[in-house]
Amino acid sequence: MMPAVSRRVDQWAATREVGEKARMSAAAGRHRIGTRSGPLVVLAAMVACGAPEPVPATARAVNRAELAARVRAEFLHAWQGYVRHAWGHDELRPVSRTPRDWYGDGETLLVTPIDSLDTLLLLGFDREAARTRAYIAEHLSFDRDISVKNFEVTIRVLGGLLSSYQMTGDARLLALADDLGARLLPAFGSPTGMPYMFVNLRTGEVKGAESNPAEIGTLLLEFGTLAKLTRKDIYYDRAKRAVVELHRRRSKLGLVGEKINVETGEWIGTDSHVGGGIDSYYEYLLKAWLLFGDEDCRRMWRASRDAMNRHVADRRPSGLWYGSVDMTTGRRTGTVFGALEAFLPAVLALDGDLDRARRLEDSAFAMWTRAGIEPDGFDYVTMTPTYPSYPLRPEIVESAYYLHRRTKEPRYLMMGKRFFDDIVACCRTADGYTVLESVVTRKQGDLMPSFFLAETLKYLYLLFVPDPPPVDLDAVVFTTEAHPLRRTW
Ligand code: DMJ
Repeated sequence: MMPAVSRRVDQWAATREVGEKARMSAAAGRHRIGTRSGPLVVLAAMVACGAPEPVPATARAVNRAELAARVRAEFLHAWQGYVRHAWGHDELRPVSRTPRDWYGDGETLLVTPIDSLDTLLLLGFDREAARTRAYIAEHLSFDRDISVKNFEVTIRVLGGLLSSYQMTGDARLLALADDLGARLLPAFGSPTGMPYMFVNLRTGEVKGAESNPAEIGTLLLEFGTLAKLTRKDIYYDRAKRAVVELHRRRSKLGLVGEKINVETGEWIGTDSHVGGGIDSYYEYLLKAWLLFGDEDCRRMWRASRDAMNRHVADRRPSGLWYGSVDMTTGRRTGTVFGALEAFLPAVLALDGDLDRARRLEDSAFAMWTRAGIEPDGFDYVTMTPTYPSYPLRPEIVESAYYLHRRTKEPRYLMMGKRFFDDIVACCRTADGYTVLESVVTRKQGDLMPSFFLAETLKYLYLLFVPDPPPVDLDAVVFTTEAHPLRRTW
């Protein structure tokens, strides 16, 4: 039998597969431009996958009610697979039909149930939601000797508890969120106030001084909401200080890098882009302003947005893209976009920049159709995947949802239908949905990440469901994990 410690390390390696991993692998793809054999092999395989398709330009009849019903049925299929083979655990491995716990066998934080609960509620699965809520309330304890990733646990578990509390009024969910928040707080104890990556839920011991803007700056919606609901300002103040300290260290061009030491405040990775490791830092500046009316966040968002649009955006004959540049000089360092970067049209649309949002979503759609489904990394100069996995990500769908809500243009429904059909065709299994190891070979992996239920299927449903929607985009702010938060204070 594996000793407890190494088992934990092993499980941690597996956890990184989903969250940080996918971000980092996409980042690795960013630097894999121009390898000799890669693009040629990929290109040959892509020809076999079919030619790129144009963005649908005109309105075509899309039966929204029928599509929403299909998404709902597929959500139930995925959920039932989890219940059958992984109930009470963090995630489902749908091919081997086995459970997966992020921090060691049995050390579950109930990631999938918590992450999925508000989707169950929004889609009207009331019986399943009631059972899940009761199970969480009765079985979940955060008094565990495990070192957890502050960012992932915040966006999936804390965020899920808070939105479900707001939707149900179940005080047990808020009590759990408060307990978790208190256990995560030691992460902010670095000399700069920027959080360490890991914190032990029982002892408060921290580790991981090398962090990145996304992990430092994607905490304020959850901690801020917790502060407002519990009237404990410390949650807001700690998460806000972290983001202010990060923003303060931006370059003269107004850009942030992709890696920073939270003890010294020194940048150790100076590539600036909108992908994994940075992406949701931008998203939360805007959304914290919208949710809390925090004027500092508005100023930080506007300064960051302008710098990003000036230096990181890359206009090419193939369309508008965002690649990477050196944060200090602005020199272009890479021409890779990818599945994570596809969050940006949603944020631009939310900010009212529909022109840029439309153009970027068109580029993202071209990336999707080029290989037949979306790769995690894509070189927009050679138009080939640099990192070929598809881990069931939501971002491109989320952007179609925001653009459709704002413009009412049917082309976003057509795009959504294409995303949905491809996901069903490539990722469906008898017991749920699974990641693709390669969009080129279509080889399936063995994992259903919780964000597939929390985000991908939720945004598909919200995109298609006829008006009035079960949640109004103007009444809530969706977290980066698609948990709807309402201002009730
Ligand atoms: C989710 O956990 C969140 O959307 C996060 O901000 C980025 N990565 C995944 C989905 O791709």
